[in-house]
Amino acid sequence: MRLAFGAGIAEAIEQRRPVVALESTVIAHGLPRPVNLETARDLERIVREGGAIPATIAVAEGRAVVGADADLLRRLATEDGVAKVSLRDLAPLLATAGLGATTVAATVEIAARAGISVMATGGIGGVHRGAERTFDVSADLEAVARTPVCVVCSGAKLVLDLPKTLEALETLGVPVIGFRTDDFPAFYVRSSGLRLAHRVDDPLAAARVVREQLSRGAGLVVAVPIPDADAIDRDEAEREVERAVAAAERDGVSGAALTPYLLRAIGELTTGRTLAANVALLRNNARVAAAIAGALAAL
Ligand code: PSU
Ligand code: MN
Repeated sequence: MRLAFGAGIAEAIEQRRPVVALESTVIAHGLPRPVNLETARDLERIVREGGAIPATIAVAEGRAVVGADADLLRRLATEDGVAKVSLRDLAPLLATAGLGATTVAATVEIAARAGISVMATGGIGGVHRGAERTFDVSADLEAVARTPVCVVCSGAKLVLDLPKTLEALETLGVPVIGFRTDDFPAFYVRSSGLRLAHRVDDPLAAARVVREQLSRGAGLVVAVPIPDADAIDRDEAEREVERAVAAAERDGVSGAALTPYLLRAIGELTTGRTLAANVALLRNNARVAAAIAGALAAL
């Protein structure tokens, strides 16, 4: 796999300065235009303000891009037909020189190869509702288990089966560390009601766990609840998700298209409030990731 580094990124990694990888599927497929491009730029700015160097990951012209430049960021956010690149898609996309936005799974793979230890996103993929029938389990879970990168996120998207997702993470040996919380966050909702085995209360404590786990050649999840002011009530969110899941089944949507479909459906059902929440948690996670990367570099 050939890597293409953005300006200054390779040097920063070499000098062991704090770098935070950002995924790009959320830009191309997770958020509507024009909020997607604004948010992509915002997240990079927030990481910089947090004292770290942002590197948005993508696939373009047969290379794994580590640190998309302004033009590539714009293309990912505005072009039609940008591929959603999970692990199964990496080699085909690289071989055909297509333009692709990376999921958490593909992002951690590329970040690890580049020598980046921390990434930020909104929520990881997981076990879908009805997975006992469809077998739809995100490649994110196994990728995090076997790739030495810390994923900072607000748990898993509420559209998933969260108890099954936590069970799968446990089976795979992935530590899920609550950041100032005892509960597994549920994306727009501060708590899923599911208890976590581990918690930390500051970036330094998180960095100590990250260092131990990465030295095993494996990854972990640092789970950060959405800020209180932007959170959505659990019962209300659950009702919307159930309606969106039913709509997806009616429309026959499955596979890689399911997550983007559900997120869009919920956004429509809640008239943009979930969009504001999604952006708020992404920004907060970028801030926490920068702090953890900083603490890690200082250890
Ligand atoms: N969270 C969002 N929007 C998204 C995703 C997460 O708010 O678009 C993306 C992430 O890139 C995650 C992917 O890795 O969805 C999981 O997709 P799948 O279930 O097909 O593996
Ligand atoms: Mn899937």
